[in-house]
Amino acid sequence: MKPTLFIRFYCFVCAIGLASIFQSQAQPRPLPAEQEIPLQYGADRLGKRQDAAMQQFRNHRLGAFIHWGLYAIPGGEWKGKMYPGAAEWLKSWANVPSDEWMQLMQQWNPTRFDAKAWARMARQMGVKYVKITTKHHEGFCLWPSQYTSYTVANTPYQKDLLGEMVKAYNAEGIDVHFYFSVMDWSHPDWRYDLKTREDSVAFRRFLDFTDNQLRELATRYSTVKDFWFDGTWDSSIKKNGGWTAHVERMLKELVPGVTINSRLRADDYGKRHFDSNGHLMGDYESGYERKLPDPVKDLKVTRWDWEACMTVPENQWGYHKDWSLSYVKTPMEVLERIVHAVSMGGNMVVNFGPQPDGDFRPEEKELAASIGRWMKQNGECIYGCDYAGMEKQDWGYYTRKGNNIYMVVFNLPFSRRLKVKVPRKLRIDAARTLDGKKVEVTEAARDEYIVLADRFASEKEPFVICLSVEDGSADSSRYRDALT
Ligand code: JFZ
Repeated sequence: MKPTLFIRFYCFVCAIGLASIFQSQAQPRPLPAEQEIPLQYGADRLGKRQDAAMQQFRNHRLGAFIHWGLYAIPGGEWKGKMYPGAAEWLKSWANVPSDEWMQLMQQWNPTRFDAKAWARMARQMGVKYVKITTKHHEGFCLWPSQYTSYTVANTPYQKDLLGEMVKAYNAEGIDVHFYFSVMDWSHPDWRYDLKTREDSVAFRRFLDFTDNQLRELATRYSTVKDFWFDGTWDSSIKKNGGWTAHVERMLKELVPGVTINSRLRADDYGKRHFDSNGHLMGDYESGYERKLPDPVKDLKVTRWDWEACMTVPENQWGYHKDWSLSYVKTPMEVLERIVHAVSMGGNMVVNFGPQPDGDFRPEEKELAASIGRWMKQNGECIYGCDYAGMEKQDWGYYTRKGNNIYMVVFNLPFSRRLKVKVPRKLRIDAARTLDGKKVEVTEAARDEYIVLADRFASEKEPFVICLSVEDGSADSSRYRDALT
């Protein structure tokens, strides 16, 4: 082989090698199209949904969860014994038969419930949407469902609680999302697995009942913006991937623009959340506070929409009488998780478990008020913001909206100098506080700036610095490496 030919051949081999390396790095999860297996019930879309309703879901960024049901009455205590586990699972912890559990309906009379006050509290907290448990695993419905007698209509309270909430939240400009547990401990046809023909027949009846309830919810409360499914992890559901795809289609036909979490879905092979080809099913991935992605290592999550939700004590969603049984997060710890989620392109939903009388416990009122105070001043770095594409630094988190990159500072160093490393081609023009005061910023090295944070030395809470940036227009003469 002549040397020139050899070099050409060598370059060719290298190019192929490099191309395949880049390819495998760019697409670690989904298989190349030709290797995908055909699925009837897999993802019906690749990539993020870009319609207006989805953008609204994404822009909201901060929501509240409401877990409210019969479990609020015992509040974690059954026949004199206190159970430290999740209060909404007490029926299961204490092995209470369903008919005995449903006797609690006779005590359901939340006389202090005031939908307008709830909605005001949510607006003051700065949440843009509220996820309400229409029906949790116990099977008790907060709306007067015509398909079961276990509803609020058959309690001393009688009135349609869900309807009151939807109306009040919407009047405050807050979207309502419906939490719905498919698993229903109160229904005789619910099955964990389908082992016999009888199981399959009963479970088919159960799925029809569930369809009816969902159709009822979607039509009675047509301003609903989202269904968040839960209780779908059992084999019986995994063997019915087709039904989960049907539910998603049905709700999308009934409620234009509605969004649906990934937890509902299973594909042809019972694979959940992500189908057998690695594509997200549903509109967004629904994770948990214990599973917040690592802000340095898990950047893959920025490729899809996602929403995390968190409890204030450890894993207590429903009202539990005794919050001293586990660690209770401070408002600033809750805030840090909110910012953490937004910095990685996700939403955060903070949980509330109202008391059986319809009021919120004092700790939750205080939490909502402190988050609200902070959001009122600093919400600009949360609403409508996304992953900024910047390397995380120890002082806190970045978020981005257009040409504004927000630094949300949780840890101010003794030097009060904050390092900002920018990607090639991104230039910082200026820095300011959210109320418009100039903050000094100097170029320290190639692709690296230092923000002088002296003026924040006496801050008691996390603070925000807004960087005005320009990208794509880097002027290479700005970086004078040779002169340093
Ligand atoms: C579920 C419920 O069991 C719980 O009571 C609460 O309503 C919560 C929001 O959702 O709990 C889960 C479900 C899935 C996971 C964790 C808790 N998960 O996948 O990690």
